[in-house]
Amino acid sequence: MNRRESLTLLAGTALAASSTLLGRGSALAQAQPAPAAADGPFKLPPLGYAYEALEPNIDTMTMNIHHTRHHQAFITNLNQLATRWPGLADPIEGILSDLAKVPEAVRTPVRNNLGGHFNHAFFWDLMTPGGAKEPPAELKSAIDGAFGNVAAMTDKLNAAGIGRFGSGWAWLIVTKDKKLDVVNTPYQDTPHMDLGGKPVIGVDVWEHAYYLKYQNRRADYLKSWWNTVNWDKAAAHFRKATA
Ligand code: MN3
Repeated sequence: MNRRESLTLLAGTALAASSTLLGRGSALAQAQPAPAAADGPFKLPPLGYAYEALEPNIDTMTMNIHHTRHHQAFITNLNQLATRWPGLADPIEGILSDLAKVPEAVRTPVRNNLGGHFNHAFFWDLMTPGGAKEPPAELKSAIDGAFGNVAAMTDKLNAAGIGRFGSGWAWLIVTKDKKLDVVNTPYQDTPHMDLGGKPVIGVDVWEHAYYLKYQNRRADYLKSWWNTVNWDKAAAHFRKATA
């Protein structure tokens, strides 16, 4: 190979590398999650759609990093924790609902990582490209009864998200006494933990969920986020929580 050929080859390699890393429809956009660093009972659940599917409401790179790195980190940590506490094999929502039963030596990492895993799996599943614009009748009438109308509920949930200082989640939940309520939780806490509630809708308000596209504008992210909601899934969560 002469010098000109090798330079051409190098340039081609650099171009291929940059088109792999950048751009819609690129390998980054379509990449499947990397295999877990540590094998074990916990696996990163696949999204039910492509990383670019929620554009323009949530951008491709945010979805990719959020799923393959942030969520994967909880999975990796849980597989390590599972070697220290066999109770992690129990149903997830049961553990989250009664953290006092988790041995103290692992309680905080279980709270953070099992909470993080539950919250993110719930979040991915609750979003869809091109979903219905409003809830099915049964959930809609429950929301109307509790908040007046759907717009009043979304306003209240957005305010709960904006009002969460630092990092956390905003939720529509079914409370212990089977009523709809809007709350927020810090860090990766779930509605089961201190509230004894069951989630119907949940939105991640950590900066990593929106910063690349919205920077500090959490309110703009929350407003757009409603375009991604899978109302049929929300209705299924509501039915299960009120059964
Ligand atoms: Mn997150």
